[in-house]
Amino acid sequence: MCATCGCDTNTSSAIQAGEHHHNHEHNHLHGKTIIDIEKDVLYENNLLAERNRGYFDAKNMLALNLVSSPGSGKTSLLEKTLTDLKGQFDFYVIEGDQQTSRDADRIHATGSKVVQINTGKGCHLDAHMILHALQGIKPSENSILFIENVGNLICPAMFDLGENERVVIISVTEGDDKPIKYPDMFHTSSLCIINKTDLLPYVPFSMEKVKEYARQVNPELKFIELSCTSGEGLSHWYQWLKEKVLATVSI
Ligand SMILES: Nc1nc2c(ncn2[C@@H]2O[C@H](COP(=O)(O)OP(=O)(O)OP(=O)(O)O)[C@@H](O)[C@H]2O)c(=O)[nH]1
Ligand SMILES: [Mg+2]
Repeated sequence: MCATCGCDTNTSSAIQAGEHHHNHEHNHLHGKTIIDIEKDVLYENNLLAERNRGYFDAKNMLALNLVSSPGSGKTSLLEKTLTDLKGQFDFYVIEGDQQTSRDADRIHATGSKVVQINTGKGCHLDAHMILHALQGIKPSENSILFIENVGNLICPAMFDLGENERVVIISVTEGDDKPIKYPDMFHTSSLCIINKTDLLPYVPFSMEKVKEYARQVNPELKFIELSCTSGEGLSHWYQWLKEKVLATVSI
């Protein structure tokens, strides 16, 4: 259960089962209260996201929010990127995980500046957490900030962090139907990275189908196919990144 966004299973099942129409005062009030809290949480989050956006603008930064299901390769992609593009840009990383500093340790090993956020019972990062992390990490002007969100294809879609771009990563082992099963995440992203292409010979995954499904929920979505393990396709990601830097950051 998520402690902050109201997405816990009890809430969902109560709403799906239509318990707010049930002639029982407690359930009725209970359901109504939960919906109000969710509205308030998102309203406050959106205000703080605007504040973060202003901070990124003022510092002439590019901030990217990396979202995906657990294990699709977010940290692997960052490790590669920070190593291969070392010296070309000033990088900062905010790591979001429910527990441990394992991902931050991996990023630290590349020599980049990183801060870990543990969300505990929460299933996503929110704008307030990013605000605090920025006060700690103090990114320099003209830098690139990567925010690795908690591995979860649902809740992080609701929470604007103030980022310039949201990048959704899907790996070929997850199945090609994910965009229509979890449409919000693909709808709110501008780039979809399809990772682990080295495993394509071993899994039933159609590149055409995943793109077709993703375009159904977001016709504007761009795609990059790559493998963090073999390195194939990484140059396209670096090219995309450089174009975004040129468009956003004037170094
Ligand atoms: N075969 C293959 N494995 C990969 C590739 N990229 C990542 N992996 C493996 O996938 C696993 C998960 O990778 P991570 O980078 O930790 O994934 P993540 O999205 O950061 O995971 P969470 O932070 O837990 O959500 C690791 O065992 C990686 O070595 C790839 O391109 N090909
Ligand atoms: Mg990770």
